[in-house]
Amino acid sequence: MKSLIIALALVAAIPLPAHADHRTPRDLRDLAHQTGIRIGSAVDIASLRDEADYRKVLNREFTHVTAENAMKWESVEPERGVFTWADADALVDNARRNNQKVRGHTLVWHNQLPAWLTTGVENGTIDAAELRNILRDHVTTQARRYKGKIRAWDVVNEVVNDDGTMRQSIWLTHLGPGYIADVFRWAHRADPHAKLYINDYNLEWNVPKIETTLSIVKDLQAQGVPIHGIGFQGHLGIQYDYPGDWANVMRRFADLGLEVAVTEMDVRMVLPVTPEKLTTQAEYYQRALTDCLSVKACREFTVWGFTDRHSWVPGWFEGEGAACLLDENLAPKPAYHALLGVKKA
Ligand code: 9MR
Repeated sequence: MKSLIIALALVAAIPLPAHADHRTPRDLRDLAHQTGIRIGSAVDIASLRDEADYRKVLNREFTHVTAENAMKWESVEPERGVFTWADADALVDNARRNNQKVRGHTLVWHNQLPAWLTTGVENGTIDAAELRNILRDHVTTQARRYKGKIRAWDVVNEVVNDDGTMRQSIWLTHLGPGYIADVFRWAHRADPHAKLYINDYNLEWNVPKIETTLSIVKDLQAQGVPIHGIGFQGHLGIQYDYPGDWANVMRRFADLGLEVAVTEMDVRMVLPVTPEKLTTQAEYYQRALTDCLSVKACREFTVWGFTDRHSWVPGWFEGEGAACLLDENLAPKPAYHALLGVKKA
């Protein structure tokens, strides 16, 4: 009897594990701790520097960050051999000070390449052999610079077209399909502990894209290439149906042994904003986080900007916007509260 009482007393003294914590979380950081996944945002570096209120919310709410543009090739090497790391460094330093992990975005993409590179390839002054060296140096230099400071890298971004064919980027056209295996190997050599991802949009629902991406992953794995994760960008719009099969798609990648992340979530709408549209948007965000939490391998849920003050959407889709969790004045929208209400399954 005595030992039973002691045992009960001990059990009572042990704090409950995070998943048994049923309080409504205070904020997204608290939600991240309760659910055990990382909750992140893309960061606009100018705002991080210049807007104290932006900085405060970013550092309070998020446990993970991604540079929206500061780590892209045109940002870090605008002239050949001239590296400008200041912005990327500032983001990494801010993250460290605020106990946030960092997703590196992105080592290889077809967009936001420096003009010296695209022009050189176009006019033939950079031939295929040189291009391969340039790519290897870029991947190695950048991954090595942030060695140990990046939890996960988007190694290749958007390499598949919507019809399931491979994107005819300068990389594929000049180097052939083997460049994908090469860049994963180079990145792994430069930073052996970083999780290496393939990242894409419309992967939440687009069947040809899903099938091709699955076969790329299997093919890389069969060659022993270090690939560890699949990134679903998650750029949704309420004028389209929610991608109801998303959790199953995540599971198909998880079944290959990959870690899963939602890397660029936002939910745009045709303006003007109405209360009904905000409610629908909240449901989309909530379903996306619920889908992620229903898949054990899903470890990160990152939004592509947290405030409508800074979002890529209005500049890209005419008449659309209001895609983020907080409004222009950093007031939480229904979507923010909806996320706080999501429970781990
Ligand atoms: O949000 C980014 C925007 O500021 C840039 O102008 C744009 C240039 O292509 O890239 C945006 O981010 C993209 C990301 O890097 C990759 N997936 C799609 C994102 C939205 O276009």
